[in-house]
Amino acid sequence: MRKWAIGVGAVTAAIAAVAAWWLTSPGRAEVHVVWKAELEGADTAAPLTADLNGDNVQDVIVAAGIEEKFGRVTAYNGPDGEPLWSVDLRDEALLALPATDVNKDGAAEIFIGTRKDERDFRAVDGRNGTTLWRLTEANPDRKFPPVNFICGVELNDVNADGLNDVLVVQSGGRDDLRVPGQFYVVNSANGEVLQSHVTPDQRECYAAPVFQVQQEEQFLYLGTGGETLKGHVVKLRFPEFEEVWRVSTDDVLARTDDAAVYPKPAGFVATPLLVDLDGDGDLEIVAALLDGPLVCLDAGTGEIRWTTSLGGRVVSYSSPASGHFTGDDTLDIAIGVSRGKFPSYEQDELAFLDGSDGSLTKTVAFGSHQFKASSPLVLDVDNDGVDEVALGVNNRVTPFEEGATLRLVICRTNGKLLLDESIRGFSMSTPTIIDLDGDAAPDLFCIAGGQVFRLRLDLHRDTFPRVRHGKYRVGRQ
Ligand SMILES: [Ca+2]
Ligand SMILES: [Ca+2]
Ligand SMILES: [Ca+2]
Ligand SMILES: [Ca+2]
Repeated sequence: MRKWAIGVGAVTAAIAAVAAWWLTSPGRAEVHVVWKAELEGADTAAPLTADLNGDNVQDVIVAAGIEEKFGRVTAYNGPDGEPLWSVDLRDEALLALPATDVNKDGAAEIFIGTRKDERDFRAVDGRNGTTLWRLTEANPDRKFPPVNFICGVELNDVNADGLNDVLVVQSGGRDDLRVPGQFYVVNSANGEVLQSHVTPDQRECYAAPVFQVQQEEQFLYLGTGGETLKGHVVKLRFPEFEEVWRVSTDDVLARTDDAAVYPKPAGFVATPLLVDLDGDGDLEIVAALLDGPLVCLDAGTGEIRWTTSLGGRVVSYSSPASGHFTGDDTLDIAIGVSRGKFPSYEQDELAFLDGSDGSLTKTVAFGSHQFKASSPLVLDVDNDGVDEVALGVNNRVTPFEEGATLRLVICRTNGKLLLDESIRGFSMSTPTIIDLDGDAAPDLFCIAGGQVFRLRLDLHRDTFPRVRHGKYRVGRQ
């Protein structure tokens, strides 16, 4: 794989204008391409990492495809981007989850879920991509509805064979067939369905569940509902799937001024955030309705702590993130939204909220950049105890439009950009920031325009920064 010594893409005019400031400013950041690799189709999920070939360096797993045409999951060698293996599928891969090492060879297996034309869930050998089992073949007597295998999470060992098991969710993808989200607890060793359930409110489910182990107890937190369907945040006791509490779209709207803005309110389509915001030892849940308002709940009781309206019509397909944004000891919230209504968003915004009461402390607008698919990543670039946010924003709404550009930014809480680089192409996914090779410079993986990039994030410091959210959270805490 060819190595590139220069920065990615075209440097924007805005960058050139502030280049002089960068050179003298602490905390400035630059990116350099270490490698880039071809990817057929559009990305459908964030790049995930696991050491697949046993060299103690993380490798990168990418799910991609074109809806109703084909899908592919490819693993790339972390150091140089050489493909390690790929799996061809009949429809888009919506899920590629590195989880349990089933064959005990030291490499996690990759669990893959596909869109409705293939509609299957399978485990492939993390070392070579060979299929170990398929859900449909492993359960020949079970009827699976013709909808997408959309998200999943690694569980603890459910059937006491020593291997962690997986939960996969089947939901959505058809306007003519609305079925409740289906949940399968799957034996990771052979694909056998150990349990199946539907969403307690009979709604669709697009959000990867959050799995929580708390002393001897286990819980799942679900977001339900869709783009035009109301839903709930639901807490379930696992493995009983017994409901502990639920909070509805209407419960949230009743506490905000937004009810009049949304004649057809939506559901909770992005994965909720489970975090101890105030540091009192008890967890909170922060969840966003697709069309804007955020809610903070007591994770134990489901009681609403606060709600926040982001003002007017906004849409967010991505999860909130926590970080130290106000400078005190407790955690705050960042969330990205697109202002307007599909398919003509006006601009992309990053909102910072005080975690104690949800009050909006700063909104940063990204001009003509319209659609933000990426969830915020959180790191302390300049080591001052206040976190910065890294995210990718698109200037188009779909991957198929001409002139698409992905803008990678690192944003201070005051709105100043420490990084602002553009890459040609559209991206549906959240980048990943990890320390791949143990040097002080973070590695940033992102996907745009049919290419996977490994970028070196040069922060002009000699220690690795504190990274609070370095990748899309696959829902296990
Ligand atoms: Ca490796
Ligand atoms: Ca393995
Ligand atoms: Ca097991
Ligand atoms: Ca707390």
